[in-house]
Amino acid sequence: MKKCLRPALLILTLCALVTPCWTRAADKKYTVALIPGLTTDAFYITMHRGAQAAADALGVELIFQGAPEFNPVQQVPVLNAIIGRKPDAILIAPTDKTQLIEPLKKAAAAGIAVITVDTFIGDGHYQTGSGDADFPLSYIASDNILGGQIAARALAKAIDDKGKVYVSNVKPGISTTDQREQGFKEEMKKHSNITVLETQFNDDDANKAASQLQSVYARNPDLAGVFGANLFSAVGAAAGVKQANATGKIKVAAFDAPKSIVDQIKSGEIEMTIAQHPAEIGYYGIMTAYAHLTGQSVPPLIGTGFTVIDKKNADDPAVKKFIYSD
Ligand code: T6T
Repeated sequence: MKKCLRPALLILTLCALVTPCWTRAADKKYTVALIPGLTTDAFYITMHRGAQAAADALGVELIFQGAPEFNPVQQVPVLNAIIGRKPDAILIAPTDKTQLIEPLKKAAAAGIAVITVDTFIGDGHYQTGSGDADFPLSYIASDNILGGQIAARALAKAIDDKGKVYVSNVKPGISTTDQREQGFKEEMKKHSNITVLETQFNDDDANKAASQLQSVYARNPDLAGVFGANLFSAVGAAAGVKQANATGKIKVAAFDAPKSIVDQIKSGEIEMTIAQHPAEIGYYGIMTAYAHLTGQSVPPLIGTGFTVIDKKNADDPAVKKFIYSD
């Protein structure tokens, strides 16, 4: 009597015959480490969320490990510990353009694919064959010069195109915040009745940014506006304006979009903010690492978007989805 294979068994048998090649490729589980600028910042928490979504979709193991402060002295030991775990790729937001070059060279020398997210090393131009910091495969980030320009235009409008302003910034040597200040100042050159005072550096400390606001205001009672060039600078500058009872008199343009900043936009304490898309940065970071690890070419620069949030659109669901997770 002829024996028939039952349909389910037939399918299983066919699968066993035809699948060995792709099964082997899919079985390779890659490990990618994401090293943020610091772990407790809503910007990087949101980036982690995006990276995790891509890692889950691709079956990649994601390690998220960072330092408690935005500081190369704290970030380098974290990087060294990660190198010791030998992941297939590292996504990192370098906390200094220069000081992370040599430590990251060690990762590349150990055969680990290096991609920078949010911030860059050197001049951010990778895979050019020139300079000593072009070895990362890709840089995935917002256009920070453009962001600074957008903030300058918004602040100029808020202060009727005249008066004194300054930039509340983190510290020199960070690619993102340096470029935001550069874009802000370039744009303000086009506004002849606006004077840009000396930048105040707060070391990513909102309390310091708040007291600096009050000192600048004490020296310049005609201060009209401030640009907070990242989350802590903006939160601190806005707090300083409030403590000085100058809400409405000193206008605040912010960068980054934690819920607290959006609430302050609604209450009129902040004019506008530039929401980056950190989840996109994390998502594309993992996708890019995976593409490289599976033999695809990857672009040396991937630009992600912005959403400008102000009082008019702060409740729009299409905008609200860009508020950072915390
Ligand atoms: O603005 C972001 C990030 O883009 C920058 O490099 C450092 O500061 C933040 O993390 C916000 O605190």
